[in-house]
Amino acid sequence: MSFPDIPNITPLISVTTGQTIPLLLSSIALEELALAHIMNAEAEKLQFVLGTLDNTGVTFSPAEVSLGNLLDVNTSAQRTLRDVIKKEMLLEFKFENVLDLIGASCSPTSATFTNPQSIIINGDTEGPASPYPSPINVSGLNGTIAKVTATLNNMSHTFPGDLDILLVGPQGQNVMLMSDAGGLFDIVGVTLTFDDDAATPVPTPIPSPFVSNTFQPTNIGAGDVLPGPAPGPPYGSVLSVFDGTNPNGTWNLFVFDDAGADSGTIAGGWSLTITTTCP
Ligand SMILES: [Ca+2]
Ligand SMILES: [Ca+2]
Ligand SMILES: [Ca+2]
Repeated sequence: MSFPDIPNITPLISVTTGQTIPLLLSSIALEELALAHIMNAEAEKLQFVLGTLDNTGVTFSPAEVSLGNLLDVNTSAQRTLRDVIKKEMLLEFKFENVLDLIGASCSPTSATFTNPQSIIINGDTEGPASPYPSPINVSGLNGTIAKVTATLNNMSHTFPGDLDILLVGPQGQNVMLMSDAGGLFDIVGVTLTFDDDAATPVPTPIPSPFVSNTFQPTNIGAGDVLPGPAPGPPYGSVLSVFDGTNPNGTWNLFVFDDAGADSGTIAGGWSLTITTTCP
């Protein structure tokens, strides 16, 4: 037995479980709206025979409407409303199933995304690193952000205090991870993680020799303005600026060297670890 393809969606789309939930809720809302129109039409039918519907230009005089006529109309309205009530019960079942789907589709998740492409910091003259920005595309996460940490992998620079490093989320929030911090000693092949819950900000100067470590986002001084396409100031100071937002989309890391002489690389690119929570 064959069955027609309904709906005919061209071009083909693909949606995640999470994306279907608002569509299902919208479909329930549209059906409720249709039922409201039907009930309104029944009410207007009653108004019409009673002569109280004044926008039609047509009214019955009371003598034309018998008690039998009124009872017939009443019966008709009653039958229609009975069908509406049946449909409302089905919609309630549908709504309860969607609520179950929300519970099943969303569990707190922690995931790490990496762009391994090296970021070259040609800091002999002031200017942006390459690439600028370095993107990470995040997809497939349910819920909203509960926590974000960012890691710069295998980073070297002969004067880390030259750096202004800005992270911009897919919804436009941003945080300055490290700016004018770290001082003058070389860092070689270190991995820096930024976490609001770290014990300390980036020390100035970073002690030498330096080992990989986790720091709070650290912005020394004021007045940084990164060149476009980075957003302009003001810049966020904590990673919790992303909390409660949708994690999916393109995250961008803007690395800028704000002083001549001294260069570096972030040879292993960078990573984001995102923890989400159910709405
Ligand atoms: Ca420099
Ligand atoms: Ca600064
Ligand atoms: Ca700066």
